[in-house]
Amino acid sequence: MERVAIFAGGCFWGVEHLLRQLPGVLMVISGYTGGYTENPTYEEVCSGITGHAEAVEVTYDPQKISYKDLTIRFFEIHDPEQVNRQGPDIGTQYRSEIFYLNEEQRETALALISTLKSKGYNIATKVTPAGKFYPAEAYHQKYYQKRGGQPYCHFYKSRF
Ligand code: MHO
Repeated sequence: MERVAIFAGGCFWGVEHLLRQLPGVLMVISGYTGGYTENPTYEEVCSGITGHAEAVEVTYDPQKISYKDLTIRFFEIHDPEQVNRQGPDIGTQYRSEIFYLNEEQRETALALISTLKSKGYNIATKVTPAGKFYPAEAYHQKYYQKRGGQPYCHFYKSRF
């Protein structure tokens, strides 16, 4: 049975690209969540006034990858110490946030954050109940796959 996870870690082009490469990940959709308005557009989210974060909705096969391992990868492909920013992208829409869909996801996310804190990381990642996820405009989906090139805001770094 497929499961879903939602993460925000800066520009969704890079998060989407890097999470899609993981075995067990079936689908990744770039979108917006965590704000106050319905059906936000990219321009609105960029303005910062809607409160949404750029986020990805990951569909995965829990027999091939656990939520924990997926979340570990999320922490290792963005910098969870940056506040309302990811590399060159600045603004609340680029915040680090985990939107959990059930209690087990919440506990897993919090446990990983305390592990990272015990290693000395000053974690900015928020852990919030998931609300509605709005898929982004078509040209934002599979952005690097369509354009070529590699993410310039996101890099893998081992943190666990
Ligand atoms: N650095 C990128 C961010 C794009 S992203 C989808 C840009 O300025 O275009 O927010």
